[in-house]
Amino acid sequence: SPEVLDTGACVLRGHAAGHAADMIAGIRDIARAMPFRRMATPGGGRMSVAMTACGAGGWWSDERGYRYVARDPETGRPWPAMPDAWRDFATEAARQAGYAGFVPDVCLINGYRPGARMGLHQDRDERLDAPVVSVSFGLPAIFQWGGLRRTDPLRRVPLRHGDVVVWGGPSRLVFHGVAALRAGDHAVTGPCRYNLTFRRVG
Ligand code: MD5
Ligand code: FE
Repeated sequence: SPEVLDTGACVLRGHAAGHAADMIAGIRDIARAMPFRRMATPGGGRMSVAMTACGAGGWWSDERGYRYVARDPETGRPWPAMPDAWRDFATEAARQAGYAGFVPDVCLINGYRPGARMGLHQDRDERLDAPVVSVSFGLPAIFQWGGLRRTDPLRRVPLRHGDVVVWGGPSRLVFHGVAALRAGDHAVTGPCRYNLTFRRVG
């Protein structure tokens, strides 16, 4: 049963745990074709989170800015297809959270090692009329859930292996981030955390 986080946002605790072996094998297949990379940022730094993607496009960041691109700017290759089972999983999780009819066309895959973090941001480069479905695997992380203004207070929400979060409607543009990952050794993923986010871009 969904745990309500905010208006339009909920957590399905452990909902993806039974899919972990398949999905992590899928992540490894995708990463063989399109390796995890730590991208440059317009500010001259480099992200601590490593990223890859599958589906119709991937999120890309470099010195010039960030955007969705249909092909890898470094190799010209398209992103690997999104596995049907992944798309169906996200559609069903969204339905359970109250967003029937969600069909993602992109899945961004974040890889966290100890110390990796994601600063406070909004996700506004996709369709804002569609929710986002997030799936966490491996080491636990503290998700920071804010409000519609950058200065709104943050709530700390632990996300563990198999947890699924769905955001949409009034929560779609909340500021959020991920605190620096604490070192650990997870039975399935070893020293890392993966987060998959299913989105509608086209
Ligand atoms: C993560 N990823 O754990 C987080 C969890 C990202 C990102 O934030 O952008 O890759 S997904 C959190 C998220 C995604 C889209 C919208 C909202 C939250 N939201 O409106 O709160 O790697
Ligand atoms: Fe985000």
